[in-house]
Amino acid sequence: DEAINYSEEVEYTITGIEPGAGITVTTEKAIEEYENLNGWQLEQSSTAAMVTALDEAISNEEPIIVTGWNPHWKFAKYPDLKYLDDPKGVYGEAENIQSLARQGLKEDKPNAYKLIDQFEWDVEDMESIMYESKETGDDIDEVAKRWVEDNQEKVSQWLEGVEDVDGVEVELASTPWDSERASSSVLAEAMSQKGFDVTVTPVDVAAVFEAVGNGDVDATIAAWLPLTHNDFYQKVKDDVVDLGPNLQGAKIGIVVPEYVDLESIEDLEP
Ligand code: PBE
Repeated sequence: DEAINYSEEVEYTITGIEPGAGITVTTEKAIEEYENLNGWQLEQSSTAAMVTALDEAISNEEPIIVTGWNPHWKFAKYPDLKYLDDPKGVYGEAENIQSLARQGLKEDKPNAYKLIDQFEWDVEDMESIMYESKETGDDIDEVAKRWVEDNQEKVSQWLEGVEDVDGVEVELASTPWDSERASSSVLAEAMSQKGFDVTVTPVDVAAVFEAVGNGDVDATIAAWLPLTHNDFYQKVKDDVVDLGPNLQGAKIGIVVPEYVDLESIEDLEP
């Protein structure tokens, strides 16, 4: 019984997502830093294409190696997925999703600032919205509104001490992934309960950081730090106000189905 050479079977290719994603940048670093990955390809397309490829591979029990992350519904839908160990720590350790405000927001719109600063929730909350949207086919925005209705206890903590306003406009920059569509929709809905008029603009990661740094938008709640978006963050860190994590326990890395009998990134063949 000859051992399967998974690396050869996947043609030394990691199935990735959008070129502008933090996980794409990080995986390119991994390909450089792990000698056994020198010469490997990161196939970049879209999250939808990655998920389709993963789904097909799992249906046929074929080898596949993808860039993966939490929060995401794929771990609920395919419970036998695993992260490969990352002994060099290229993908970091404890990752958070953080909120960043533009300079001056606190002075200009103190109640908006306070509410955004108080927004925080858990991996399970975010994943439940993503999974429900995936399973029912309902738009993330719709599911997020239901979540806010059903979780008023948590939401009321974000609203604590925030005064009602009359249509104060707030602009949030966000990324187009389901995770951030969920968080931005939830926050927008919670803010509307206090009378804010929130606009969410989904752009690529680089543009999110630029927009908050320039003060073109009021805030973002979509910053994956300290690692995933660090390159983008470093460029604007002196021009933004860091409001800290809104979600702790996020994760990115290289993910395979359980039947791919590998444990570590170092097990991949050159
Ligand atoms: N992600 C999901 C994004 C952020 C949200 C991990 C795919 C990334 O920039 O990699």
